[in-house]
Amino acid sequence: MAGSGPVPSTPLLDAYAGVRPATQPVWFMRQAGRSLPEYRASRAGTAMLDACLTPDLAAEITLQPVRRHGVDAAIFFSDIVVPLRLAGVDVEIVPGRGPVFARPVRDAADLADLVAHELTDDALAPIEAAVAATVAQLGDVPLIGFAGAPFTLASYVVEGGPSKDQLRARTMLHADPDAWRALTGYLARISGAFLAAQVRGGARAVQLFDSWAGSLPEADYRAAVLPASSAVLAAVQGVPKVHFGVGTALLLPAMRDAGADVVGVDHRLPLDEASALLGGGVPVQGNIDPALLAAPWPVLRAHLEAVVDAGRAAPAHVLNLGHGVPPETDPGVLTRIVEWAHDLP
Ligand code: 1CP
Repeated sequence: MAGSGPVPSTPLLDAYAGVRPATQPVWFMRQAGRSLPEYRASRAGTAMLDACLTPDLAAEITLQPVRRHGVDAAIFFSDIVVPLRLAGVDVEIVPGRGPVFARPVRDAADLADLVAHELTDDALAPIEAAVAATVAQLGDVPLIGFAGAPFTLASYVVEGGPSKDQLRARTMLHADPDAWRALTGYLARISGAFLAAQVRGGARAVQLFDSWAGSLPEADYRAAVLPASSAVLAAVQGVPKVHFGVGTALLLPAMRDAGADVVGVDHRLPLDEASALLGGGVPVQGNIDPALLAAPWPVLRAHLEAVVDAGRAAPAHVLNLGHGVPPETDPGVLTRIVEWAHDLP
């Protein structure tokens, strides 16, 4: 599965290739972020998207959780809206809220304006540079690149910001299928280019985040979302591809069919059931309930044991959370989970 030249195997890459490694690989979605005091110190005074576009700072923040926790992977510090910003779209990440767009896509003129923002490889240079700087300092620990899937990105673009149930995006998908295809096609191109830049910089695996796809019925997902997500995943070759969403129990086979090698599962569905839905042959990633990070260690440990046990049903399993690290998490708990996982017989 690896590209040209000898690439050392690691527990994470073995698991992503479907080969169960001797030690249990583990990393955490949103491991770089506000749960770390060193992150808060590095970020002080710098807006989120400016931090993402400052290569040395993005590299430093990416490395922080690897140094502190000894996780089996770094995930590139960036955001799913970064390629839109690089294409010149007016988007900010508002603290405590999330991505906010100055001109939400509500009509044909808004859509025409958005899709005129093309993303060039030149504009992506700071991303490739940040990834290369990170990889140079990581040694054998692989870097995971990522991008937002077109549906999840569309939910922000159409709404103008975070929404609870992606109502406007789901309306557009049915009410104006041509506009929907144009919008998701555009988002697929820029997310694909963002992913490709990270792989050029040295990312050794990629993850496509379709965080909000769980709000869709499977038929809508297959007809109106999967083709655009497939296009993003097809933009990179030679690295394992993980596909993740929240509340996607009913979509897991479709998410694999989009071109994923590994499927990420949230905390609602036990991994043995997820594996059965996937036909038993697909490596899985997940699915510690983030709520349990704040529980007493014996309670958390019992949950970890259940997660790892259920993960044995799949050909291989990468331990992770069912969604991102909550900002108030005690980072010592994450370090303890890594130690526990690496000590498993
Ligand atoms: O002030 C801050 O520190 C900003 C908080 C923050 C951070 C640290 C945001 C705003 N994004 C990020 C980084 C980020 N975003 C990463 C970094 C790598 C890591 O995991 O350590 C990643 C992978 C993302 C991807 C992302 N951004 C997703 C998909 C993953 C997920 O959590 O579901 C989504 C949905 C976003 C949008 C977004 N960006 C930020 C926020 C608060 C949100 C969610 C807003 C909402 O509720 O809809």
